[in-house]
This record gives sequence, structure tokens and C-alpha cells, in this order.
Amino acid sequence: MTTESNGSARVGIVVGSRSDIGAAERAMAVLDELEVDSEIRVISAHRAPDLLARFIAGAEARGIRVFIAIAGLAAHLPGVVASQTTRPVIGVPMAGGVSDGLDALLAIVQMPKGVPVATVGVGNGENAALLAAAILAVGDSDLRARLAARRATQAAAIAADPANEGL
Ligand code: RP5
Repeated sequence: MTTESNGSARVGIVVGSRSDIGAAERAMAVLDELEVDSEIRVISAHRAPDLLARFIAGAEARGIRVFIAIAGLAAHLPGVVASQTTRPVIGVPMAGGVSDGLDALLAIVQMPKGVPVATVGVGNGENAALLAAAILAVGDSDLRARLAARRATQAAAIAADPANEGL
């Protein structure tokens, strides 16, 4: 499956199953808001390893700079993606399984030395997108400004909450 890929995607989002698609769509929505093109693919590291390898090679060749890999249970997808690219890989563990996602969290965060995966919270596609944007923003001052504006809007909304009146 491919979602919204127009050939200019800078972030490649891959999920292990269609059951993970919600987190991918939340990540894509944040990236859209920041004007960062992305694409979504459904490719299991276990069920379709050859396709995954082709996707990574093809994505790099098309100019994907950061990968977001989303998986639950024995969540090897982010680590397998990281094993095949030197581009940054952000892993999103999904809920379900043991202790509602603890299995996937540990599988993703406990990468062995030499092949890192940046891990965000369980189901947190939004933060994966923000981290991907922050990585891209190192070399993109316009994106850096959009990220800063988003932070300012977030802070203003909290300050404007009547519960914080007078602070
Ligand atoms: C993982 O197994 C997927 O990432 C998904 O989170 C989980 C369950 O997959 P399905 O059985 O729903 O396809 O590989």
C-alpha cells in the first residue's frame, strides 16, 4: 500500500501491518502540517522481507531522508530498516501484545550497539513526525521556522487556558 506518495517524499513511513495504519496517518498529518512530504507503505519485516529490502533501497534512491517504522508485538521492523540504511530511523511501538505495547517498546528501544533506532512512545506517531521534521530542519531553515511556530502556538494555547489565568 502507498498513501500520498508523489515522488517528492522526504519521510518514508512504513508499518508492519494495516492494523498499524492509524499511527502512520497521524504522523503523516503532522508532516503535512509542517509541509513535509511523506509516503506510507505497509510492509512486514517478517512476512515480506524481500519487499522491505526493495522498499528501503528504492526509497533512498528517491530521496527519502528519514524513515519512520511502526510495529507492534515482536517489533523488528524499525531495527531491520535501520540495518539496511544509514539514514535516521525512528521507531514507533504499537499497543497490544504483552502489557499493551511493552513488548514492542522493548523490542524497538533495545537495539544492539552499532545500529541505532530513535524510539518514541507507544503509538506516538505525532512525536515520530516531529522528530523526523526536527532532523530535516537541521538543514532547512524554513522548516526550522515552521517547527518553532508550531511550538509557539502550542505554548500560547496552554497559556490561554483559563486554568492558567494570572500566571
Ligand atoms: C506486527 O504485528 C505489526 O506491526 C502489528 O502491529 C502486529 C499485528 O499484525 P497483524 O496480525 O494485525 O497483521 O508485525
